Amino acid sequence: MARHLITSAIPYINGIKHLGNLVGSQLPADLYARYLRARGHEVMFICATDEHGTPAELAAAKAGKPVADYCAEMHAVQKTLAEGFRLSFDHFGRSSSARNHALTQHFARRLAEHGLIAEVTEQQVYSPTDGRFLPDRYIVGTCPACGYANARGDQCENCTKQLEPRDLINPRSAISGATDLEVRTTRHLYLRQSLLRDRLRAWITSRTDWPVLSTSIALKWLDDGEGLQDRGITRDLTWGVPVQFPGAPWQGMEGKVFYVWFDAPIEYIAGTAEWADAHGLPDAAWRRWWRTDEGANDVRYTQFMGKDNVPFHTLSFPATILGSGEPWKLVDYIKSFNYLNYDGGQFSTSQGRGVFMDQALALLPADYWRWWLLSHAPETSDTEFTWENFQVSVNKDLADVLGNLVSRVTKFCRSKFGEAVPAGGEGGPREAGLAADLAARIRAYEGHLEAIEVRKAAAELRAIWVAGNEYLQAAAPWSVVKTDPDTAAAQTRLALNLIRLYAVLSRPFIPDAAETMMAALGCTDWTWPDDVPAALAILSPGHAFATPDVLFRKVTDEERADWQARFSGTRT
Ligand code: B3M
Ligand code: ZN
Repeated sequence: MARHLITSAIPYINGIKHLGNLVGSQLPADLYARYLRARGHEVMFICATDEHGTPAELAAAKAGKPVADYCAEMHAVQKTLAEGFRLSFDHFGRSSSARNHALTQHFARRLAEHGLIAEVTEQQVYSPTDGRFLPDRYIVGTCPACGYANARGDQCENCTKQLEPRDLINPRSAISGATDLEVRTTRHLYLRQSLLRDRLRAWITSRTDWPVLSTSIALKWLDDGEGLQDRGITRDLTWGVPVQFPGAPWQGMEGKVFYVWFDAPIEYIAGTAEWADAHGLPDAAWRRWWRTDEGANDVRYTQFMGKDNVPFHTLSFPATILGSGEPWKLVDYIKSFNYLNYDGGQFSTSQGRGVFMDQALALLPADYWRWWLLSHAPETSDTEFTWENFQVSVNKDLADVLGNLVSRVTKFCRSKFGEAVPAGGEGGPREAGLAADLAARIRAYEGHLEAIEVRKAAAELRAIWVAGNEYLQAAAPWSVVKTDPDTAAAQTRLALNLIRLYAVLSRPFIPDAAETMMAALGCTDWTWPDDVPAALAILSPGHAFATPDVLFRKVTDEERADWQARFSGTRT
């Protein structure tokens, strides 16, 4: 048994997330957490809402609410939706928590003590029309690196380059659209991450097992033309973690807050502290996950995120950790994702384009979405959600293959032997062959999940379901029963045990269906099938079961057309 710390990128508070966001971090992180728990490992799975910075302020202003109220409401909404999708966080925290305020200020002070903070008097873009400075997302313009016309002041979402507002070509205010922008003098703290460049490179190049997507983005910005730039980590905003605090090693920073990307990753740590607080546990309970001097040396830490978040997790956040000079846990493995597109274009929160988490759950239960999203996760390239593809996946994989097996076996047994596992007969070469095939496939499935190869794991699970169907088709107990009821009983007994096996194996992907299957079997034994023949004999003769309702229903052509039309525009 090992200890696994898992974090998902923390979603911005500015509205309900779409399915592209979900599959880019939270959902695959949940798959991994569920798998590791099923294997008996100790898991700490943390997520939170990212509540600071311009995304929060802009969204609150649009909603006409005080930003603190807006964040509290949206946190509750996102938490409910996460539960709806069965995301099994140990804690879903808030980056605006007191824990995160304290830790963020702690890290900033430590960085200053190590000479890694510079006070810089600089020119910032100011909008007279809006009466304020325009940091980060308050300003949009053309990306100087790739020419994308709607780059934001902190990062180009097209090429992932981290930007400063002054880098943008043809800048305009995101609030008013004003272009009569001025440059005014203000003072900010900079993280001197260029001083950590060699340590960061050594660390990144030592991570030889990372997916290419993670390392290539990191090295691209580490070795980019001008190299790793020092970055401002404070902003002229009111909502956030105050820069001026008692004991701060600087003066005159009243009215400023830390940059959202400085405090957001620290929330992974703070969220774990919030978890301990919520359970009335002492600090040691969360520190054993994070401090290598307090037990975290044997923790394996895996982060999940979309590709646009990679620079912050491979450069800025590790710079904070390394620069603190304290033994905080660094990430061991970064699993990053490309983008999921929507029906010929992009999912877009700002434009309300695509299917959002609340809308998805109003159409179908979580498992339908979980299965499609995970089996089509954008791992090696961007992928696309289409309604046709969704319909095919649900109807074939879930309804025809898995659902059909469950209902066929239970109904057949009920009609011929009653609602209990039948006794008599014994397996032959066909049954032994099935067990051997399944054993090989299950070992492959484990390997894919351990490597977080999400699509490969889904494909193997589907193959495991198919193997059961093929067995049943070939064994044909419904014919055999006419001449050889004992053999049919043995086949049916095996098939009922297959349902249990499938519940255990499928649970990380489709937890509700897995529980429905297990409940129907009247079984609570979720033991992982290390020994497949033994796993196929757990339900013994006489064990009562109940024939379940339809496990997965099909998506009709009418529904598909209706949903396609309904979600073709933008959300109002
Ligand atoms: N909130 C961006 C995003 O939601 C940002 C991630 C923070 S992870 C520390 O994609
Ligand atoms: Zn760009």
